[in-house]
Amino acid sequence: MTEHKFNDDAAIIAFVRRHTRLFADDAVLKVSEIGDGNINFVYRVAEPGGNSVIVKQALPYVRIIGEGWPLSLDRNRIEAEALVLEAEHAGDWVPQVYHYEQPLAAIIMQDLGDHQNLRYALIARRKLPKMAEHLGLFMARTLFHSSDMYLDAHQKKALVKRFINPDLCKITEDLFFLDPFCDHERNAINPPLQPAVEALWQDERLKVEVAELKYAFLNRAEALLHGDLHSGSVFVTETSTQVIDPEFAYFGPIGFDVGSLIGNLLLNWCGQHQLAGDAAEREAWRDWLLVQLEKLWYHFSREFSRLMQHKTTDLSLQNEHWQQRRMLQIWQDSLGFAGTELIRRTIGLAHVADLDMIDDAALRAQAEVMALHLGRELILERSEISSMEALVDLVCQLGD
Ligand code: SR1
Ligand code: MG
Repeated sequence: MTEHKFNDDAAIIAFVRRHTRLFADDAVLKVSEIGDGNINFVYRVAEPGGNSVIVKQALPYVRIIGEGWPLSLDRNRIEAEALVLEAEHAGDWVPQVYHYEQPLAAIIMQDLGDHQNLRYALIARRKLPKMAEHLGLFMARTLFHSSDMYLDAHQKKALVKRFINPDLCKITEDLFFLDPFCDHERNAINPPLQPAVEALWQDERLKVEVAELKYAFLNRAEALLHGDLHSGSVFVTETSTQVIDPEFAYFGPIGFDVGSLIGNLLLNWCGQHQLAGDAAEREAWRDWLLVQLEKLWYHFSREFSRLMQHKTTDLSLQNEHWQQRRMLQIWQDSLGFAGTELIRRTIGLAHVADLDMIDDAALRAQAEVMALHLGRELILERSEISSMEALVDLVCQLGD
């Protein structure tokens, strides 16, 4: 099952030398395994003091679970092709793909060595003046240009076919919309949180709305999503933002990507209630995060509206009132999916360091309860929360 895995460092170096011209023949190359993700193996191949590249290899199972959870290698093709497509309209914000090889299920791509993972930058309260604008524009441009508003009907359907991604979608279908809302063995629950979680499992009104969101995820092929746009899929410096890892890409509801990012900023907001460090500094940081939420939506919605207005090719979809309705639907979907991200990252299989780095279980539970309550409100009240201002008010009320 695993015969295609690189045998050793020499095999990785030979692969890179075969498919790039970045290193001189006599360069001494070093390989380090750098992946801390859940699913794949990631290596950096570097000439000390010189060039470097990243090699990402998929094996036919989930890395953190092992062969007990098989997973299609096609995810690696999907990732390589999604990165190339995203680069057509959002090239400033994705790493360059140098080579993709199907038999090895491996991609060679640009090394973002001077960038930091956004999740850990947020945990460290590192202010990033361009992050929200870049991510808003990245989403607006990738999502609009892969939608029926822009693509010709045949092109769109051919792309939908190319990005059918059943294994990775199934992970999301289960981990977002099923496990956290029942007593599932994959869940990981902080013991003091158990009563709050059991109340959630009894909440029938909530389960109806989660079913509605799941059905949208299953059926609404609106645009080519990144599909896993959490803060661990973004790398940053003060001036640059790079979105990596689109192996979950498929055609789905636009609000899923937007909501994943909103949810991750809010997870950090909840975590900062109890993470280490000075209390006043953490409160100031939480205010900064809320400003970033506003900026993210401002840049996304302004750019998406501009593109709808000026670049929609489909004659029927040029209708201005319909376009306003479309933005409203994306907003409400984003709130709902943000809610599911908050809940699944708190009690499901795949937690986030923003909460897990709070060492004391009782203090962690305080931040986690906040994430659960906020998630529930966003799902239930998504058609009542009429603006980003209203969302920020709600967040502040729940966080008091
Ligand atoms: C078993 S995979 C768990 C999570 O990691 C990925 O990054 C996705 O977010 C997925 O839900
Ligand atoms: Mg990932």
